[in-house]
Amino acid sequence: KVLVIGANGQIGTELVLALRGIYGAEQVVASDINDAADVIKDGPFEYVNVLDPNNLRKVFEKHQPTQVYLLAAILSAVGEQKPRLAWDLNMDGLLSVLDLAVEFKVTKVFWPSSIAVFGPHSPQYNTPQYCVMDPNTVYGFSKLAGERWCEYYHAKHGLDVRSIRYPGLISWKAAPGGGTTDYAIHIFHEALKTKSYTSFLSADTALPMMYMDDAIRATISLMDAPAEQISIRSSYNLGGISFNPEQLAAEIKKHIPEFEISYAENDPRQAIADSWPKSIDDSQALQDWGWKLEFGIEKMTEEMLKNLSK
Ligand code: VAH
Repeated sequence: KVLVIGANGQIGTELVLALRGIYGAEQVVASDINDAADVIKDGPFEYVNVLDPNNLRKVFEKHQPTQVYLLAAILSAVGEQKPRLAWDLNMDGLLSVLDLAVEFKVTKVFWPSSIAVFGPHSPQYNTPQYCVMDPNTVYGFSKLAGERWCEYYHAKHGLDVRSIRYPGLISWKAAPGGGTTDYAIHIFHEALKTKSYTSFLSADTALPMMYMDDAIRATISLMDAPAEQISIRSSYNLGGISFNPEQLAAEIKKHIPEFEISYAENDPRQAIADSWPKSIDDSQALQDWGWKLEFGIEKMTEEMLKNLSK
């Protein structure tokens, strides 16, 4: 059985769909703190609260999972409003799952990190796998600490835990979770509804982004790779496409010529975005498990507008 924790989230819903396509619906148990999202109602679902170790244990006992994907997290923007909850949920949730995975001899564990683990003193362009990392958001340093714990559980307990530093993910099947990159999703909804959008990030704020189909394919590729090919047990850099709001607006205008973008001032998410890299070097992922991006900004924009117009 595969257990997906945080299955209702932006990544979780799409991982459940992809994993059910591979293993069959009955083999993939979705779980979250509220009722199953509509898109994933076609298979087993459990109520899970990652802050309740007894509840987690019961689900592990009942399903004896061979793979566990832990997506539950508080993201960057919400994390700055609720710093203690973000730290507790992101850290205690991970530690509880790592301990249960060792106890129940889970074969493989996936846990998402983020380009948010880099900070103001990290190289901003083509950020390498290893460099100075001084993240200044709770979300960022909880993910950095989580990477250290993942590497530790692999070294000390032999747990096969794997991780990807996702860039900002763009998708249409489920809502984003309160992050700084959410503008790149909202803009498509607004472009179709009102042909205008007010961006909370400035025109020249470039960030590493990725279309969700690429992110899901990368996750499955990483999890399918033979263990001896995995040289990174903290978390793999993954770059995707780097663009700023102005460039994304120009791409949307190719499809909706009358689309207009404007920019809000002093949004707290601007400072978060300014602390993150503008582009990422993901050559290690190419070397270890053959990573290749498929969706550039043109194809991603086409897919988003097409699917949101249905
Ligand atoms: C966030 N979407 O904005 C997440 C992600 C790189 C960004 O970690 O917090």
